[in-house]
Amino acid sequence: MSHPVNQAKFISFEGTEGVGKTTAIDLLCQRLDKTGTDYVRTREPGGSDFAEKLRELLLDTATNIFDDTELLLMFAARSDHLAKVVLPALEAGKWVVCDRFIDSTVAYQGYGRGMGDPIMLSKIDSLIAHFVPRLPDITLWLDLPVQEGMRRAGKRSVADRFEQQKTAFFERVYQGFSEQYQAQPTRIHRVDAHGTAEEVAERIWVIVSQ
Ligand code: T5A
Repeated sequence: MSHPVNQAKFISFEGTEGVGKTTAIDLLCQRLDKTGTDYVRTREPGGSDFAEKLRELLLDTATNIFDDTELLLMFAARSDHLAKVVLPALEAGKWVVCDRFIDSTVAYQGYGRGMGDPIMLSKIDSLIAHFVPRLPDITLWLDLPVQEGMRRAGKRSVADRFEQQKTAFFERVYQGFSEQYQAQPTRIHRVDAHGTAEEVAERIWVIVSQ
């Protein structure tokens, strides 16, 4: 068995629908288990009891809200999740592996809903500045063409409120991830999500174990 990886890291996974985040996180956690690394696996929206209740509302196809309301609910969920789960875990020296974080808000609310409108992007920047005291150390952007991710995700049964959007929405979301990667190449790592789950996991491990 390998030695534990000592320094606590905050790792987020990002990408459009069905790119394989859940699968990649499963495989990363198996590696962390083998190395004896103490970690918390979590997700957004959600991750704490209150935030999971907000997640249900946010993904419910019956929910009918304005874009600003959706944005604020994402940050309400994030604020609770950070305070109750993410920050305490990092302070205790545990790794945090989070399925989606702030970059999803920029991509989905900023580019998907807001179509890249500078006013919407500036609202999001402001919320991040005020309510997110700790950014991820490493963000893994699983890069796969939108249609390929949808094909993978399409194997599942019922679509949630976001999955019901049209392809053009997800193309804008993709553009959002791509532009953030170009703007923040130190924190955000692009991972080619083509290939088998094991091949993707290996690419991720090379980045995480550095
Ligand atoms: N959201 C979230 C916002 O709008 N703003 C925000 O701020 C935040 C935080 C929920 C929604 O919330 C939105 C974005 C989302 O629409 P979610 O639960 O993460 O977010 O939903 P999804 O992105 O839809 O997650 P999915 O579960 O659909 O996709 P994953 O986790 O990326 O993909 P995964 O691993 O489940 O894989 C999908 C299928 O592909 C297969 C798997 O077995 C599975 O069947 N697969 C592969 N097949 C071939 N090759 C590979 N390498 C494969 N890897 C996985």
